[in-house]
Amino acid sequence: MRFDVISIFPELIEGYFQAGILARGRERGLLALQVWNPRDFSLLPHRRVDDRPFGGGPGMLMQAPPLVAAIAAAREQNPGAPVAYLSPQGRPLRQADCERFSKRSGMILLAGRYEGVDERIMAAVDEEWSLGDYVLAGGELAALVLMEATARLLPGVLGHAASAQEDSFAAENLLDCPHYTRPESWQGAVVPAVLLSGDHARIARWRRGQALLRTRARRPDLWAQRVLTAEDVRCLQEAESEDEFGRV
Ligand code: 9WO
Repeated sequence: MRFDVISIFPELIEGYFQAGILARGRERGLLALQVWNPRDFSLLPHRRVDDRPFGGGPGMLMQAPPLVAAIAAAREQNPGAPVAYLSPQGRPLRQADCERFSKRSGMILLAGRYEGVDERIMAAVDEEWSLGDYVLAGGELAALVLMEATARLLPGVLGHAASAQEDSFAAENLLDCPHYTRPESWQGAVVPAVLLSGDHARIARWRRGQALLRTRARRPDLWAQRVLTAEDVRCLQEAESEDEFGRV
């Protein structure tokens, strides 16, 4: 999969690709990245890309011409790739969206800066995504989040196959269950006995029950969408009847 990112801070994007799964995906030839700096497409003195808003108001806007020229250059190298703009006005990004992105051959991501971009760039944009209802200083972090969430779904990018359980919880809009590793007892806090039982069917039911309990308690929005299966009801009832260590 090929990502092209339009950003006046290419070093922020390149820097994050220097470690972790994005670096590994690139080394393995599963991911490609090119960053385009709109300043390289500016026809103004001092490679200027911003100006004051018509109608007045605080701050500066990114001008359309250098941004749209950078998008056109990226499109030539990444044919068929949708152009996505990251902004708080976009559609809320979800795991299911990243699953769809991971089946694309490429994406072009536009990271804005300043107080916004000239609205006329939207003619060159295919989709607009938001990570949540807060304002950042620019779209770079959001572009990195989208790329990491998508890249980890590409076959071969993760070191070991992602746990089937985590992926199934994510695909179902369930929160993850609690996890434990050694030491078995630490400062008086012990690991739930069920996880040490070796009974894999019981462990799977416990994990599912915990995921359901957590989702109900913490994410009423996800819970309201949920259609409980008979197995869900069983796991949930077991979880409700136990204490946090799996004791009845
Ligand atoms: C700045 C600003 C200042 C005063 C009042 C309102 C304001 N809005 C903005 C603003 O939206 N600035 C953006 C900065 C311009 C586009 C790129 N920037 C951005 C993207 N900030 N936050 C995001 C973002 C992207 C995806 N998901 C969440 C936030």
